[in-house]
Amino acid sequence: MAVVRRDILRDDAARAAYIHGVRLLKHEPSSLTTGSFGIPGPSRPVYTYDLFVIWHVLAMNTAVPPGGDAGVRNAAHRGPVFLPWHRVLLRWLEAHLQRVLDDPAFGLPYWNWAADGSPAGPGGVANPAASPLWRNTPDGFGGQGAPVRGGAFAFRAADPTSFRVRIAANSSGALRQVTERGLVRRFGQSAPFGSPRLPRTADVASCFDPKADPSVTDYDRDPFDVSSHGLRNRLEGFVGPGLHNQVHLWVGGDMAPASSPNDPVFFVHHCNVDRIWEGWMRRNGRRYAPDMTAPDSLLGHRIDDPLVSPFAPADKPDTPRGVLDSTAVNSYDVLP
Ligand SMILES: [Cu+2]
Repeated sequence: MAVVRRDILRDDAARAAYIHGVRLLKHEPSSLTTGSFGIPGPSRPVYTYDLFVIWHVLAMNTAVPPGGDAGVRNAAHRGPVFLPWHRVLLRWLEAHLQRVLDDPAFGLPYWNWAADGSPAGPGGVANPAASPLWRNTPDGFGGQGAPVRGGAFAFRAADPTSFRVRIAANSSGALRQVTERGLVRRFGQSAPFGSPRLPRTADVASCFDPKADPSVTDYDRDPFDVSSHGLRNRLEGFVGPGLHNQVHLWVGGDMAPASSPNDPVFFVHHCNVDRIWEGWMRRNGRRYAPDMTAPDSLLGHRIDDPLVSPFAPADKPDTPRGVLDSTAVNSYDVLP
């Protein structure tokens, strides 16, 4: 039975279960240590939640092609694999949440940020900081702060069970250990990009409107990087209204660098990105590019290339093709 992924702004039970599961994974030691990943400093256990942080940073530091510039294209971003790679990440997180919650029916909720980014009515002004997502109650995400001091992920110096950032990426992207630090969010302040706003409903609709951009009926196009036209790059946000990127920038703080999975809002953000991709595939077919005739310089981004992961068995790797149709595993209550 496919689990159903629901709107975290409308479903209190899904939000509460997600928060509870994240806290369990945040305190569950994995079999790996910081030493296993060559992270400097004393070797400490890596908790299951933090494996996702490390996995994301390592993929973002892996240039494609090898020896190239990870800022041009890397193993998870700035190229066609962006959407399937993050779909795989979400699937593994969802599976671990189902396990620790002992609930095989649990579906990862999504954050429909365009609802929070859109004005409530004609002539109105959006007020995303007032979204119920950020409530300071034990079943809310807390708002902004350095560190965040309210909600389920608040930092309390005297309480070692309160939420801690343990692994981060420094400015060069290298992994490092941090101790005794809480989560940081700075809404709408990410300089030097001016004052970023959350995307609006009309921005999401542009992914499905060939009149706005005829290329959106294609999944991705040559040169398969940040200059490409097509659905992938419009949704990733390097062309068009800046969709996915804009959400990272608006939340700011720990959502900005390569270690952005440190903020639990990362996964509900990406679940919404995945939902928009699913809405696109329902309209345009489960199409992907490039296929295996693409040159080795795109290794890791072609349809049958294995995706490097700390979770999948080596003889059964995830691939873009393997996740194009996920309807047997999960579905969305509402597609855009
Ligand atoms: Cu990412």
